[in-house]
Amino acid sequence: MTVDSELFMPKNKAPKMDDLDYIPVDLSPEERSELEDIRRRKGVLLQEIQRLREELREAILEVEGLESSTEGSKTLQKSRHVAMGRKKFNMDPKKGITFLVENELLRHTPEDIAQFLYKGEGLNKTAIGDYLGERDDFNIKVLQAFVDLHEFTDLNLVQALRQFLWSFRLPGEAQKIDRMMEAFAQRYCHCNPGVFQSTDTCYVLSFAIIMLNTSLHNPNVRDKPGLDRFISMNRGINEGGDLPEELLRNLYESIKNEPFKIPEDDGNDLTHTFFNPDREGWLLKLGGRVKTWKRRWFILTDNCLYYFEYTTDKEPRGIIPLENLSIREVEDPRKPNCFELYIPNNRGQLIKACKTEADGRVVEGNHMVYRISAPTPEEKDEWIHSIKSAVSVDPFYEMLAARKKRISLKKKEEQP
Ligand code: 4IP
Repeated sequence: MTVDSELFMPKNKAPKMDDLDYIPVDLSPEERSELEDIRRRKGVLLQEIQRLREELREAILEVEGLESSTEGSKTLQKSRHVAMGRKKFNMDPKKGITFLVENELLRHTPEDIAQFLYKGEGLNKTAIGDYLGERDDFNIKVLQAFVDLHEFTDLNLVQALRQFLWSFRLPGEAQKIDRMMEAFAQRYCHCNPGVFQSTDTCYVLSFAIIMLNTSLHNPNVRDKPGLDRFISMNRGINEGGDLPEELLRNLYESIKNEPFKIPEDDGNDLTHTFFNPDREGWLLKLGGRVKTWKRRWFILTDNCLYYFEYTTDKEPRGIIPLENLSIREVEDPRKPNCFELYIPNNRGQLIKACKTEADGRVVEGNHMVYRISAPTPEEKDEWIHSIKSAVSVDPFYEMLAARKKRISLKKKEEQP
């Protein structure tokens, strides 16, 4: 839409273009609001023009610098080009690499590019992660070469993970994380033959360690898993057998004493959710067949909701796997701030869950839905958000479940 400015102002008293406060007297409310809107957009455009001017000025300075350096030092020119390549890489990794290759500052081989990323000088770790996570055959070769540059010999798994996860930022996509963790596990097993019976074991244990890190160091989690729980969580993952307790103890102690340091993120993507998925707190739960409300301590972790009678209980009263469940807000005549876990398009099935009876027997639950009441509307929103995030990080758990299945299948095949 074009605007004839004369329409809005008296002919002989035209204000200056930047006289943003000027409001003609004879405008209808619609015209006024349109005028305000136009002025707002104009303000935004002016800011944008200013930003572009500054960028242009910087670019001109850079080009001038480059031109003058051709007469002087070639090294200076080269280092300027490298700096420019790094800048470009941080904005768009592929373009950055192409620029460096075209200017003969980098050879287009997986090994050379991997070396450049591994050194990482001036490179943004998110950009490195994005480039390494690409599905392209070439990028996969670079990932391989990058992982091969990591020396893991004689490091325990936690030390190796610390080194690996610090060298770039894991991208937020499950498939990319899968490829990178697979490459990591292969490299670790190659550097440390005999520690694990298969790469799958190393892969599954790496995820268990990342989750342990969250549970031990996320301030929202009050129920910190002890060594015993960590050991029992990892039963049977070494091709059906158990890993040595001492190994698990060392890994546990290492994570407990020092959390993982992961490169900065914007706090709003899957990786963040993956590293901080848990929540716990008091909620009221409605019974299945007998409709009584019980106050229970709920813990959301590993894509399951666990509920306990007391915060100090070792065993949960019930476990609700969240796989295939959805969550919705509901009104309840007796309790405020309610939400419900349910099976979408349910035709009379019960939710797969288990609970402990008063006599200690573990039985299946009897719930078509789990109706839950939070103490405040804010907590209700937070629980809904966390549960939705936990369900949406499902790909991680699918990947893990696939590995665990592979391990147990191999075990069965080996049995006579
Ligand atoms: C019980 O009611 C509790 O509400 C149980 O909750 C519930 O089991 C039972 O559901 C319900 O009958 P009473 O204690 O008044 O008998 P909790 O196990 O937290 O104590 P759920 O499955 O919700 O855990 P049904 O389905 O067994 O009736």
